[in-house]
Amino acid sequence: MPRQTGKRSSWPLYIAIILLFLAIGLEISLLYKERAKAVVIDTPNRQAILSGVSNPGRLIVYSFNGHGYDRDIIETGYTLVHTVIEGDARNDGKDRIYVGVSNSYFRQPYGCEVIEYEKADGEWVKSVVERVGDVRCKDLTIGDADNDKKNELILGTHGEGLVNVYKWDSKGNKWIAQNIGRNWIGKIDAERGTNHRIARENLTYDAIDQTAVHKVKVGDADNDGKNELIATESSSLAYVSGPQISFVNVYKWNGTGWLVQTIREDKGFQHRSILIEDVDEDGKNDVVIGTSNGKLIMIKKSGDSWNESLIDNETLEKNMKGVDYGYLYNTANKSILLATGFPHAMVYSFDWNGQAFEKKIIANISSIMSNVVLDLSYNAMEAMLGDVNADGKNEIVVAGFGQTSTMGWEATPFGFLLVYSPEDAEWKPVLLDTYSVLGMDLGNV
Ligand SMILES: [Ca+2]
Ligand SMILES: [Ca+2]
Ligand SMILES: [Ca+2]
Ligand SMILES: [Ca+2]
Repeated sequence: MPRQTGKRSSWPLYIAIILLFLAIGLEISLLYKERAKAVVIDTPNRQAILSGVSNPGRLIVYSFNGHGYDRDIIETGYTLVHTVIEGDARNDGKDRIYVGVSNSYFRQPYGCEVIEYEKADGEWVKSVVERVGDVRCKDLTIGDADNDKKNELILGTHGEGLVNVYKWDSKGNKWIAQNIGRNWIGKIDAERGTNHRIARENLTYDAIDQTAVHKVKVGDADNDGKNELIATESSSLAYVSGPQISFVNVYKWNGTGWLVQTIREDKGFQHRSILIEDVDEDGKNDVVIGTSNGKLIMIKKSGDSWNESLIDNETLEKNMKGVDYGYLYNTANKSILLATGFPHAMVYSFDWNGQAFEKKIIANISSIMSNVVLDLSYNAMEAMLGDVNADGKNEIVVAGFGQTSTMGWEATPFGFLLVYSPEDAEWKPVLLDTYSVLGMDLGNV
């Protein structure tokens, strides 16, 4: 009898098919897990903490080493580091660190600079983007502000109040600076017959101190599919002869020039932080503005007008300076993260429930810091979300400074850099340093 060789030889084929299905199943389940993880942690470029500290002005890079944080300290040679940002501003696929530095009114040389730091062969290589010359190079951001598919580096200053756009010219190997805003309050004063300029006798050197650009941010603020640049601009912080005036301005590149539109104006306080995100999850971006008088405002473009609503109104805290948006509680929904200032420096989250924002208290920084130094008011300057210890869960990183009534914000050497980790449904703080921090970013250097 012939043996049924055909039947016997098909067994390995069945096994191979079964193994193939198992492999595909495993692949799908791994893919699913990968995706599920990506929903919770969406911050792949936020592993290192980049802190700009003052008195003296240093850039400190903190990297997690498995149990603590290594510190890489870079001396800028200036008194103050106002702002820090990491990103691919040269559009060559490499992230570099940019800082705004100055001595403010304290000592010569007066006038601020924008400096680039690049890590090459383990060393920090410094180069100057621009010797700007205004009093303080207060805020930097990186984004495609003019929609040419390339990033720009954008600066806002205090003093004359410049809004500068820097494009890296790779052929000419140089930065090309374009000034798109200059002394907004000076323009308003000229139109309205007012005067918000600080008198010469109140300054240590001959500078224009009239406009403070607090923050600059790039995003699609009006949901036309193209980016705009938003700047919060006010009269100088030193102006005390009357109520300060403050504006939220949108700079839009129309192909030939920059058009400026004011989407919010107020007085008696400053508009400060800016977030351009879809925080109420209706599929359209919203502009969230934190103010120096305790408000968090949401502004939405509707037709030709900008409509606003209040997300939060603090009665005790004043300065809504640190805002971010991301996965805070390892759920599928993002939260607004807010860090406040004066007196306590509180950290809050706001979750959109479909109708309203639900507020949760995360931390009271002064209650932690009062064990370190007594009798100070605390001000958070930056708050960001990122998985800085690489455990698959986002930490909250908050930094700022403490001051007394006799010590101004520029003079203080004291402040905080705190990392809050989610543990057992609580946020556990670790105090990394007590330097005064004016600017911070999370990066991947
Ligand atoms: Ca661009
Ligand atoms: Ca737009
Ligand atoms: Ca929205
Ligand atoms: Ca983590």
